[in-house]
Amino acid sequence: MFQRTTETKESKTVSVIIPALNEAEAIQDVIKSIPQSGLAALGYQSQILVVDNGSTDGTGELARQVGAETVYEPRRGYGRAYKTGLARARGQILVTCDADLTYPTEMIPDLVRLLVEEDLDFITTNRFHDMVPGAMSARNRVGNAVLNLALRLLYGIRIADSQSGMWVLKKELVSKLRLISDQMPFSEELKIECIFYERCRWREVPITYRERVGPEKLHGWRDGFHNLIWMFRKRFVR
Ligand SMILES: Nc1nc2c(ncn2[C@@H]2O[C@H](COP(=O)(O)OP(=O)(O)OP(=O)(O)O)[C@@H](O)[C@H]2O)c(=O)[nH]1
Ligand SMILES: [Mg+2]
Repeated sequence: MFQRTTETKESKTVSVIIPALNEAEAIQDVIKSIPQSGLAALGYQSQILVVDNGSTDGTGELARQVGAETVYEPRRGYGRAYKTGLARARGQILVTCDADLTYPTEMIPDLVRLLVEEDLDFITTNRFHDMVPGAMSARNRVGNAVLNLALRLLYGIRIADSQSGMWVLKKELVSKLRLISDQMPFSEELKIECIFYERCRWREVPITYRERVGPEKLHGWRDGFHNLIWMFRKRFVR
């Protein structure tokens, strides 16, 4: 089981990790929307880390122009991008979000405060609490519900949004996790590893979710089916 340590006061940093594949339309607004002053008020420096996942539309350069640290990862894949980002994060607390303006970056300071005040190790978020109409297709809602059910039956994890990509976690937890997937199942793998295998202190927190800016990267049915098979497989072969 994961052993927690007491946080020190000095040089506290929150790393916001943003995987980005051809997100030129949104990336600068995502970075500018991160409330660095709100984090500073809590005593945290910010590291904004964009993982440019082989973009061909200048996403990485655009991110750099507005002050983000950019790491280039030519091996495509959502999970691959995250693994590279996690290895480069300096913060004791890590926050994640997409590069498409869907997630409420304005909530980051509140989420960080919640993690610290409740002495949690991991927060996952529930986008269904306050979802702008049209932000998620009917297909993705159905897919999400099926994957939620599978997560409950296979792992006993009861969450409302198994596919949310906004998390807050302690960096010290990451080295304990066996993160294998380089693709979309990474999102549920992280939750399964934190909750089922590490039995860390966690909560699912309601958030706002907005319509995407820029073209969708998700391949709905294909990615959903892949996630389902992958979840079964992991239960028996870790
Ligand atoms: N799908 C996908 N996303 C990637 C990849 N590498 C980085 N990303 C980024 O990971 C984030 C998640 O991808 P999205 O296409 O937003 O997937 P989603 O949020 O499930 O679905 P929509 O936002 O509805 O399209 C985005 O910021 C992508 O730019 C990759 O290889 N595939
Ligand atoms: Mg997205």
